[in-house]
Amino acid sequence: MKIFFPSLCIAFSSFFGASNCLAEEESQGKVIIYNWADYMPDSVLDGFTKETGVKVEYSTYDNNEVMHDKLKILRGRGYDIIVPSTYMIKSMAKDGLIQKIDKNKLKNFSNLDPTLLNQPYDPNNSYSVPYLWGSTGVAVNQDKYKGIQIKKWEDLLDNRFKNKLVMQDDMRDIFSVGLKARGFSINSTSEDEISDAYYYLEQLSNNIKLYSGSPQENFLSGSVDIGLMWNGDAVAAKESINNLDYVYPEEGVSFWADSFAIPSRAQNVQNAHKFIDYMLRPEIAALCTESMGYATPNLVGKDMLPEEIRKNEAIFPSLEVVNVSEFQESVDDAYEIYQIYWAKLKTIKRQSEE
Ligand code: N2P
Repeated sequence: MKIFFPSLCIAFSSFFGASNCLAEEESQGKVIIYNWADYMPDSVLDGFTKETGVKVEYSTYDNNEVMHDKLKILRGRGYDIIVPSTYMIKSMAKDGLIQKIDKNKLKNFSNLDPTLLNQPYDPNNSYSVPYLWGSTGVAVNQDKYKGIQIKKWEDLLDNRFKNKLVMQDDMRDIFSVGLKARGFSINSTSEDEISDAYYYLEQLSNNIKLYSGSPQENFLSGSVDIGLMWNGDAVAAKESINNLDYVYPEEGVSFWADSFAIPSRAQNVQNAHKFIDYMLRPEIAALCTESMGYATPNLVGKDMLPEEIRKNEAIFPSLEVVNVSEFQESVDDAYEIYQIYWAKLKTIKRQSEE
């Protein structure tokens, strides 16, 4: 269930039309992609196969930890492309689960925004190539909560929301809420701060109805009307729920960037590079933002977007929001502390369900 604006789709289909003849020539092997759910238009995958003859095998996950654990069990085998977020890239590279990317094979790499490259989690982008970036904010169906304004993270503690909130099933996202509510960095490595954030989240548990892999579906089915959401999911849900607001609480939100990476023992490394380079084309990057509702790091692609998309602050946040928000970074060894508190939090939820 994703948005489509006609402008690029037309350009896109004529673009494929021209290359169809190359397409069906012969199979050039395959590329096995493991990506976040609802994160890539089918037309883009089909277009890649039509143009290159490379078949795409595609499956999805709901959070970094699920993907990481699977790759660890498979010891870097089984997939040719994965899409980890910032902090996960650093840890997967350290554990030898992903391999270096040959940027000589990526002629479209220069289309990327330099401010999103060469980050501490992957200096020189040795292991990763940004795909999309976004934020985790609060979605509110104003038809059900008329006049309710969520201004601060603390506002979610209101009794009116008892057992009403959907929360993204994502450890770093959830702790970012607690950390921001308490005035700390979302990348804190201090146990005191993380436990302080935990106490906020423990209080919030009374209001949490569920942790979900797809809050978008929960909103669309009408089972929830308020909760934590990734911006693109909120933009897509708004297509069906007109009065769905996507709010950035004033303390700021967490930003994340998800990047293509190649597992260490991928079988189709050439095709993986071919796929990444295809995704870096401006028209493909623009199409992904148009249909997924997340921001593209592809500057040339961004320029191709219609003004209403470039100006949509749910997709490209205002400077005011940017100034108080932070990109997720690696928390190194403190990751374990988060995992301990995360498990505790999930236990509270389970107990309240019994
Ligand atoms: C879309 C996936 C968003 C990725 N469902 C969050 N890092």
